[in-house]
Amino acid sequence: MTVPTTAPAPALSPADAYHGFLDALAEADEYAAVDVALGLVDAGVPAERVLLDLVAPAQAEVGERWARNAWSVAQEHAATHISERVVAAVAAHANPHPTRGRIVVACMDGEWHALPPRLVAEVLRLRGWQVTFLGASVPAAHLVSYLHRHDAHAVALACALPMRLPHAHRMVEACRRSDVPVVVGGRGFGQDGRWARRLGMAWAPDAPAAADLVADERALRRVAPADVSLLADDEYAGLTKRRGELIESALCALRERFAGMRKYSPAQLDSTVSDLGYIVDFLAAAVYVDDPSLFTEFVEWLVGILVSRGVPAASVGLTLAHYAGELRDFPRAARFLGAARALV
Ligand code: B12
Repeated sequence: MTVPTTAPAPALSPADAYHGFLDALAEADEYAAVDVALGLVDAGVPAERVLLDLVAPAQAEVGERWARNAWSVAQEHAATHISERVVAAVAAHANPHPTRGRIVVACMDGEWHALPPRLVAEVLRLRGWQVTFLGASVPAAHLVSYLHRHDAHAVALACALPMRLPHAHRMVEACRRSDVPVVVGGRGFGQDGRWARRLGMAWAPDAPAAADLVADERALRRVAPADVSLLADDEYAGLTKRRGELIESALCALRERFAGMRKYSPAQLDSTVSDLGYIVDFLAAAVYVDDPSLFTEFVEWLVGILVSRGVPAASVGLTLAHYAGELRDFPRAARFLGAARALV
């Protein structure tokens, strides 16, 4: 009789279960979603693969459906809540016991995308680390005081929106002053992590890479220092100082130009003000890392979102032109606005 040297391949894979899982999210059927995920674990699929090959891609698809306006915000929220329950169920089912040091996992201040770092936290736990998950929007000062009271091997910080990069930079610097190494991740650092590198941070594309990096402390601490020479020209500080005034004047310009805006409901006005603010914040973040593509990618995304909701792309063009007029003394911001206007 021959003894098998490797475990047999499971009869089911996350790819087989994907459509059923997505249907359960669409129906807001949390029991069915949990059954699909635990069914895979029972069939021998490692818990880590269930989290990364089933829950993560399904959540990304949820985002695409929201972006196309195929799903309402309520549908997206319901699906996200179910994914959180599924992650908890899979984690409780596996229930690993820690054999390694403590990793603190947290979101940047103002960052509410807690599910992606939760997946990272569970993968680290499955690999034997003792994980403390601090969740969404952790203020830098509170994170640092937590690190002073609890001995941590490393911190994993998440950022989903590039406009939060200046906060991310300050937060990573604060952790380093406490001599705790940091790994960062999430869509906010750019697909290839280029903005993390620009700011001198150790970046991981996904949870397994983050687990490899925290296991190699020398690699984690060996990062090229940030190139912050461009911050010295004060454009970023000037933009954040003028944020309120820029939004207000852009709103007036839009009101003058688009008669339809006079009939806007308070909720529509609110989201217009938010969008005007996002434009300034993404522009400021692009100036901070000195990369126009951060801003142009955002403008392309914003136009797609607005057009799918019946708002004319011209409103974005008009706002960019307005900001360009106001920011004539900000050479880099003006150049980035010019590049984005060419796209719109
Ligand atoms: C759920 C969700 C929300 C929920 C979050 C709830 C929660 N508990 O997480 C809520 C409703 C709060 C939300 C709010 C917003 N959201 Co949202 N959201 C999403 C959504 C649909 C899913 C996020 C997710 O879980 N993805 C699945 C994960 C697994 O994928 P991932 O992020 O790529 O993660 C992988 C890697 O990046 C990496 N990774 C991720 N984090 C980390 C961390 C570390 C330390 C490491 C090492 C690695 C790592 O590992 C992961 C797995 O391998 C995404 C769509 C999407 N495609 O992701 C939009 C999305 C991120 N949101 C978006 C936006 C715009 C917003 C809002 C601004 C919307 C609004 N107008 O209010 C707000 C901003 C709130 C804020 N200030 O943070 C946009 C961002 C677009 C852009 N240009 O930047 C997206 C992409 C939607 C879209 N298609 O347009 N959102």
